[in-house]
Amino acid sequence: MSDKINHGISRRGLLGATATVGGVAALGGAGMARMGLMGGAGVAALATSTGPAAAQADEGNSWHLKPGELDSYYGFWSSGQTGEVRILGIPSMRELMRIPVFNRCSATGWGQTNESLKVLTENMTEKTRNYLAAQGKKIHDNGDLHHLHMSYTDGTYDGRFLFMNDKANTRVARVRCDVMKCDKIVEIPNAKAIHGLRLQKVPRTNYIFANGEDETPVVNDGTVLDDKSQYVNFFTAVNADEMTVAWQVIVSGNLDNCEADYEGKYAFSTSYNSEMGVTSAEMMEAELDHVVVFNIANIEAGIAAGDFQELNGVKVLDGRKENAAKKYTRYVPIANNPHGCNMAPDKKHLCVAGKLSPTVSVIDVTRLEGVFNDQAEPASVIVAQPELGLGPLHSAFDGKGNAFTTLFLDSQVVKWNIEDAVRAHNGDSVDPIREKIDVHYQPGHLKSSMGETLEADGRWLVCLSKFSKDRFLNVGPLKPENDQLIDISGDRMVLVHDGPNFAEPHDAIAVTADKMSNVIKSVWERNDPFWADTRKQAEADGVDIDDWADTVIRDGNKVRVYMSSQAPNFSLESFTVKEGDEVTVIVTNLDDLDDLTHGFTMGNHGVAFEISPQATASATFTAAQPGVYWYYCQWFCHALHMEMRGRMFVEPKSV
Ligand code: K7E
Ligand code: CUA
Ligand code: CA
Repeated sequence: MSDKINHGISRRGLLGATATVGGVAALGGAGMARMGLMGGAGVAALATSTGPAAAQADEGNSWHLKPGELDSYYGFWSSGQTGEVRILGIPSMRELMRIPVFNRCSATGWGQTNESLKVLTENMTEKTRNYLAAQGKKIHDNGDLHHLHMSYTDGTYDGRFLFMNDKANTRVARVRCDVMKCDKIVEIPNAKAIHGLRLQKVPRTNYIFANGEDETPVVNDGTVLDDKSQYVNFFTAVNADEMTVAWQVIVSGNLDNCEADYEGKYAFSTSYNSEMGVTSAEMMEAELDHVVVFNIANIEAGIAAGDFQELNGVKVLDGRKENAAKKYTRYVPIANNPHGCNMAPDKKHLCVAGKLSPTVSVIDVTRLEGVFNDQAEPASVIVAQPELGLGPLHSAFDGKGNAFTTLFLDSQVVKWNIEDAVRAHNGDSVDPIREKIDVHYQPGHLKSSMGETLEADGRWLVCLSKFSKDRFLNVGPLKPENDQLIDISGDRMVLVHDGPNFAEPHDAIAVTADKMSNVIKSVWERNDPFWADTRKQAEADGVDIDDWADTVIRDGNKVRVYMSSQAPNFSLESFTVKEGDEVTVIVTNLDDLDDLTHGFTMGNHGVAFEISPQATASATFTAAQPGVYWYYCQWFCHALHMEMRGRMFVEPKSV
């Protein structure tokens, strides 16, 4: 089946070499490059599956929904460099909606409407604002959204918000779950490249924990390049209600993925660059890197006591190794270049994936108190280190004592038992590994249903495979990824579905549908704060946007055009402006039926946005050369949808 892709080297043959040198961790940088560990060569050889055959499910199993049937879980997906959030149904894996966040969206006008521009710009640093303005821009056009999580109350999802990171432009965003729109974006000062993002789980999500992945000089003003002693990294806590930076901690080494416990005491971050190297060879030099443990109460006490410096408006504590006496942080040594860290719903075990080590290090978080009190060595919190396979990246849980870990290099998911791993670590002759199945191919994150909550239910596992290769019809050199669905409800894992997906879902969560049923609205409320500024302007203009509006206000060379939409009409069939006028079109959708969205597209002006039932939206643009321009509704709304259009007449300037 895959002759053309299999270059004649078997996966085991290729990777077997590592076993003879005692695991990947023992290899230095050169060895890694030879293996093509993270890239092309290793990947190319992986098409032939040699592991235990995965059982294939028949159509008609519970994952297969008939037309009209609804999914039992909401899946919220990241999209990496696409910069948006996606909603998929589980188990059908059907894509239900996209929520633009860090990207631009042609269909909805995200990044163009005044309401979205406010979200995208209001918490930007001055430095970025000035940089963009110098190029005639207001916003970044891209984002890199890796991790998204839903707000918690008492250790489980509460349906209020989703939070997500932008690695590319160092931002954290929030999506309101009632309307599934992004309402806040904050650029994080000092840190660079927000990567790992997790939420406080107990008692509720007061903090968003966000890792800066890239090291920079603490004063990054173009005077320091090579002096490593000046390089630092920042761990950030964002106030989730206010969406403001609460505090930051300077750490030793860099930060990759993070996690929080189920007691509200600690946050954790993996660091693959404890070396503070600037080349990949330097980043793999040390035998051990570490997990940083943040003591939330001690950090809050440090802030209250004034033990911080203010850096670009943020309270910054020093949590580096040499400042251990303050007890803000502890550093647990972990085999070279760890990646994912995942807290088990047993409230006790944190699983840290080895990436370059074939192991997962299991930390007993109940032992951390002793470490902070200097009664125990940091390394003593590691209670198991099962050897699972090559390239462990992330773990998920079934709530029945088992963990599932992706093996990037082996292209497998391994199911293993946490207590058995602890027993084996203590010398018992028990094999913690329950089963391995092949996935296709190179999995990153994997997510179990409700698996990051105390309500982990062990029903479904979604495996986000980075490569699809031969699993779908060929669509050219750029291929989709493969989000695979695995039934974990029985003793054996059963791969039931392949789901092609566009770049690049890193992460996902699966939330039972009943948690959302009373949360999500179908129609906006007219007094929604999302367009509060627009409402204020309308009031100043004496226009009631809650009623049929058809008013054009001229204010110097600024023109504000108020209209309503009600299928299949705009309240204004035409309006007149002058060439070069700054025109703001404000549309309120007076329809209040489910699914009756209208749009506004201004022909040849690059302007388009959606207005969902009872919403108000607006966009500002410059009137082009004199002439007649048609505007139209681009969201299909009525049998007379094509006729839902009108004219903007642009007069010459001199008139
Ligand atoms: Cu492993 Cu950015 Cu979560 Cu991707 S990180 S896989
Ligand atoms: Cu209104 Cu289409
Ligand atoms: Ca390292």
